[in-house]
Amino acid sequence: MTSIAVCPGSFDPVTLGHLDIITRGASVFDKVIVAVLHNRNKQPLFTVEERVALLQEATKDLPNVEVDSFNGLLIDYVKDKKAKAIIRGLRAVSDFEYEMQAASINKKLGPDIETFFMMTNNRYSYLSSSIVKEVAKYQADVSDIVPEVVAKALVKKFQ
Ligand code: COD
Repeated sequence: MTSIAVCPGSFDPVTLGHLDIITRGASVFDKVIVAVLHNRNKQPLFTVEERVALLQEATKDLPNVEVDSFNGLLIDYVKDKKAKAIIRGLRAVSDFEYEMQAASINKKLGPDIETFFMMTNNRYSYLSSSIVKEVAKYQADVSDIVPEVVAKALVKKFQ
């Protein structure tokens, strides 16, 4: 049986911290679907289509990684894709409370689906999409914290 995992997120934009989690997940599961949420409450910098395209370019060397987007509840999407697992990254204690709540509600709604947490790579423990956008806005060099294609896209956005 093929083991499929969904790695969900906002990815606005994808950072090397995200990419590290996706790459490590892809070495454990047969297939990883990176799923970008259409989030109507947030005002994103990149459109969903742009975020998907950036993720596709950043993961192009990972043959068992697919990039997609979804609306609505994560657990419904995971069931629809016949996936058995959700992959999430943990950076600090501050991530824990939200992740605990999300994993608990997802377990209640989909008892057969497990959430797998991976500790951040120490090199990227401070990284978030918000931090990247904050510094890129002031034209700081972000080329060692995001994939090359994202660094270029950020320069264009903030020109
Ligand atoms: N190192 C390791 N992991 C990292 C790093 C880093 N430097 N940076 C981010 N990550 C991890 C995050 O912890 C997360 O696991 C993943 O990468 C994606 O991060 P983000 O910030 O892009 O995405 P989030 O946390 O905003 O995604 C939230 C979801 C979209 C998954 C969530 O809101 C959701 O499932 N929404 C759908 C509605 C739903 O089902 N709600 C109920 C469950 S919450």
